[in-house]
Amino acid sequence: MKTYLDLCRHILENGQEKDDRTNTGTKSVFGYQMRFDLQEGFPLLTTKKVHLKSIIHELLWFIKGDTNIKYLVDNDVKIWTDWPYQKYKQSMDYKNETIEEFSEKIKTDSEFASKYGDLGPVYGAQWRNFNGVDQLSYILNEIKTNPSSRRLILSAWNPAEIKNMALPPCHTLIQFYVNKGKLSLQLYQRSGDVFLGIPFNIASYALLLLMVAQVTNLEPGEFVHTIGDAHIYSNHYEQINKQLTRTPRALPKMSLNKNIRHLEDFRIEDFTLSDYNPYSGIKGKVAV
Ligand code: THF
Repeated sequence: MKTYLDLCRHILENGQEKDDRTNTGTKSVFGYQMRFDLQEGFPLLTTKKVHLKSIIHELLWFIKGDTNIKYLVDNDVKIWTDWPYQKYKQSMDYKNETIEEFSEKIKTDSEFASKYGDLGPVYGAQWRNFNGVDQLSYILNEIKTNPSSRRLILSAWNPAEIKNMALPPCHTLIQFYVNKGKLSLQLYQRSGDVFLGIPFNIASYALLLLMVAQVTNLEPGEFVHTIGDAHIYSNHYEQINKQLTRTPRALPKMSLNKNIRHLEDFRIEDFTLSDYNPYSGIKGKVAV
């Protein structure tokens, strides 16, 4: 996927050093846009292996309106565990458990999970209940009944509730667009971790677009990805440069179980990825 490598090159060449909340140090640009035509294949990076199962589970978890990491941990998805673990470490109950031991307790002790596994009113909560509004149901209905609408907006950024979230949403707003039987989606992402987060985020919203297109009887169009602060953490330069030496391969295909007619009915087994031939995975530390 050349589009992603172009972003990496753009930041390395034009980015400015910038301090950040996590004190890791970044190279950053402000304002960048990528476009992915879903007719050309599923935009999953080929220049490193990306763990799609985590992405699908995370999306199903958002759609359920869930904000507790228990569902993710039960399905061996680790991408959200750092934040509740950091919080637990500062609590009176902390007894020097490792993050693996913490995860095991989340899995086996439901009382512990409800006390320490919740992230506050993050994505799922806002998608399904933004001050009483089920934005996702509203949008699905609008796409079906009023497709030319220019108000097909879903916001995860709820200023009154930011202080209660473990992490304010990076994917602040999405807008759908319907024209000539095709559905497109644009994401405004306020902050993007180009090595770890962005490959996940592209796949995740491309998948949401495919799912919404299926249940609204539209063809998938384009995923437009707009990023505010697009940054590469200083401890990811090596990983990014390694990918820049790799020539992107053909994109894989994603097929969804055609029998699913309602967004909430999708399960992990309804997604089939084929022809995915990535280069090997590349490890990197997540800044918390
Ligand atoms: N914070 C930071 N610093 N970066 C992010 O990408 C990020 N996210 C979410 C919230 N805060 C963030 C969490 N999403 C990984 C991937 C996505 C994440 C968090 C972590 C990660 O570590 N990926 C590894 C392992 C994958 C796996 O375990 O399956 C990878 O190699 O891709 C932006 O959405």
